[in-house]
Amino acid sequence: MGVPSANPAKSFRIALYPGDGIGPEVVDATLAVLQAVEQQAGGFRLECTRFDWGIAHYERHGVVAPEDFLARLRGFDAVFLGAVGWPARLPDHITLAPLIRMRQAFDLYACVRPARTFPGVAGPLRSDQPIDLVVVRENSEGEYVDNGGAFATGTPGEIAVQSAVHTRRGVERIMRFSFELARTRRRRLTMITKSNAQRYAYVLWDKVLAEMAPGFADVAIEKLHIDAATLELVRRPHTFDVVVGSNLFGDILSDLTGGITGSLGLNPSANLDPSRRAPSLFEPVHGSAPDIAGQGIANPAGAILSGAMMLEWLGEAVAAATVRRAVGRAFSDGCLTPDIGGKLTTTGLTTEVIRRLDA
Ligand code: GGG
Repeated sequence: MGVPSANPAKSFRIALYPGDGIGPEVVDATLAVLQAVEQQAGGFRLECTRFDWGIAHYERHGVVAPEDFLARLRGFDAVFLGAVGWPARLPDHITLAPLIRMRQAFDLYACVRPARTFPGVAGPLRSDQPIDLVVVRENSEGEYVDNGGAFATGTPGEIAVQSAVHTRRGVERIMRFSFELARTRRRRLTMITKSNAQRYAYVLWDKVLAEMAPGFADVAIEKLHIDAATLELVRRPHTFDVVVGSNLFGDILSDLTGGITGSLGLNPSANLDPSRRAPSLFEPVHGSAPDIAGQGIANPAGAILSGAMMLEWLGEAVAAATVRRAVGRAFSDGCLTPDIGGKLTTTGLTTEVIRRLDA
């Protein structure tokens, strides 16, 4: 029997769900970076278990993930997901279902989606003022609750009803999370609703914001309807700090914030259970991009930066900062994939990031 080390490395159990399309490519890239930083930093170990769920699993077994997939994941310290979906092979609502179920069953109510510009990566906007914002997406209820029904299916009078569910508890906790996040940043919070037209759900959001604001008097607040928000995020993106919205609005806005910062391929995300009772889930914001799957040209930065968010959540803040710095340095040295105007492959950018971990 070996002698136990006086200072054993902390060990974290990570479930990998690479998924479909470019998912496995960006997960492999992230794993390479995480393993390199783990070796370099010392003091922690990532024990990764891979679950090959998704379309290939469906084609073999008739289900995207096994029935007990939540039970299998629950004991892990974190889940790392690549991307899901390949609509030409299977309708998207089937491949997305396990992701939505994880968020709801594990109560991962805070989806944190930072978007920033990087020196060396050109964005599509004329202004060169840096963008540095975080979209906080309510992740457990709202428009993504599986609540509705279909009638007269297949007839000309077909009816589909889908109801959104917004609870006071759900709105209060995401608002508090966002206020507290704003306090760690530039102390600005923008709440996105459509309360002029949706006069029950989003009026509740308005009420909660008004009730909570006096307790966070040091945070400047702004309210925008979703339509105005899409305009203002293009016109004056540098003025936004923390942007909070419902499940659907957060999903939509985080694609927009990917676009205005240069590429959706750059943006990481964390689906957090702030109570830490269940494993939190980390994933790039982008989807499976079937059009470029298998070509080795996907931008791995969003996934690698999601890996950094995971390290930070696990308490490895120094390693997380090392990864973020290496990605920024690779970009400013001109190491770019095709989506951001370069020629590097997924592996090429990954190698350049790893090279800069100790810079
Ligand atoms: N990287 C995760 C992914 O594949 N996202 C695709 C998608 O459509 N997600 C919808 C959602 O985040 O709710």
